[in-house]
Amino acid sequence: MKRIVTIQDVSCVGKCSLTVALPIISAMGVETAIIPTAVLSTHTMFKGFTFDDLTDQIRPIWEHWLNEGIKFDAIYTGYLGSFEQLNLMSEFIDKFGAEGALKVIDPCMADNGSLYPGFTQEFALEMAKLCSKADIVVPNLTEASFMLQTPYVASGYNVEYVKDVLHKLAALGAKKVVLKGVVFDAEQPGLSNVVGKIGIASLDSTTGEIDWYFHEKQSQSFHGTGDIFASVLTGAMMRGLSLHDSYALAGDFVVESIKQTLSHEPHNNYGVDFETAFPMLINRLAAQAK
Ligand code: PXL
Repeated sequence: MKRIVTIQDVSCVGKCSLTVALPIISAMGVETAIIPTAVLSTHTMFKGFTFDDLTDQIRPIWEHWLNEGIKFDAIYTGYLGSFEQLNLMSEFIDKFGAEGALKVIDPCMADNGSLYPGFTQEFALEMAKLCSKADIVVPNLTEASFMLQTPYVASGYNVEYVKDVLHKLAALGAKKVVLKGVVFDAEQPGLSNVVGKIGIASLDSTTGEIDWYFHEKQSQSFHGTGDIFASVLTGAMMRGLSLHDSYALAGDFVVESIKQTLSHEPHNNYGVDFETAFPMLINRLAAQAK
């Protein structure tokens, strides 16, 4: 069985970060070790959340693992809360990623044109440096614009714009870029039937290949779906799916989770009901995994 380590916060209520990564990646048949970077009562979209920083635990945890000879097939980092944590992750990747572990970095810090509370442009530039160490980075268009220091374009862009963003992200140094949340207002040359959908664009910087996957756009968006996406992508890569099949499964699982949420009344408005979408994930994985 493959073993991964994921490093992000515990938001005790909120259905994001470790409370989605752990169940999802485990359910995909992959051992999931964790380093919790902080404990919050909820994610930061709630008012009045508590926050206990666990930065001082990160190095002692990994030093114990080094003594025990523990190794990982993948390293997946998500929400990181400080410059110090970014530096620690850079060191962690050097130590635990040297023997070929897949490095997935989700530069989780922004959406819909704005940074999440507590983040700054300066932090985004440091996150961009960490992304240079990744095999796969999975930003949304907002995170891309902060890391590239380019204006956020909410709509009306074309395929050439997205390709340009992909190339600029790849120039940060990551081997593969998976860009989320691409929405075209008009049909685009070389792509078919994209209007009204939401998509993922990828660039493999080693081959120069650009690839796409468009799926249904839901009427409502929810918190934590980026974490679900990155978790499924990491789990699927570990189960032997191609990058394209991994992000297609991740996108479809997010859609199914949103549909489940909307079908449950009353549903919460802070995260999605991925729990009842598991049958779809497991069935697709069983059909596609190596
Ligand atoms: O889903 C991303 C995320 C993770 N962790 C915390 C957050 C957020 C988004 O706001 O606040 C603590």
